[in-house]
Amino acid sequence: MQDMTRKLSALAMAAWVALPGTVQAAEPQPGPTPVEVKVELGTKSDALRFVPDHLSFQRGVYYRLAIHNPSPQAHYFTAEALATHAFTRKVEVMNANGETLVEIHGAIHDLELQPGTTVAWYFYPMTNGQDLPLYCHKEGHRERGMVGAITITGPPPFQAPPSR
Ligand SMILES: [Cu+2]
Repeated sequence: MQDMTRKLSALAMAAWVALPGTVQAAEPQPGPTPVEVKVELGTKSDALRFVPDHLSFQRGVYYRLAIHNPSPQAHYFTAEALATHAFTRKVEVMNANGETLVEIHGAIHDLELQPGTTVAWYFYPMTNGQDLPLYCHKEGHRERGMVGAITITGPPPFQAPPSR
């Protein structure tokens, strides 16, 4: 019985010690430094393509995918696979000076960018995939070649807990 009481008070103590950490976690924390990758939607001369049209990522690596639209019309960056094969930490909408206007959280797979705009997609690829589809679903664009592919490779990002 005394043993039980000791265990319970140890639990209570652990909960008490854990509490300040929980409160701190709610504060904005600087994230890890991401690997930067860039992709452009369309071109200045209005070609309907992604530049580059193949994006390769390593599992478990933290990425900042800067998506920019240099073309004179709006385009979509549609990649359902990034909702199912990656963990999205956030998407940031930038102003013309590259300052963050909006931070969006949650599973995202589709963005529409107006001419001249940039967003940054922060994510961890989690599941391997070969030639996962990337496309623009604006009317006729996919059919006219505005397609690309995403490849995710590498070992599992997590390790089993150490055996005792
Ligand atoms: Cu398009």
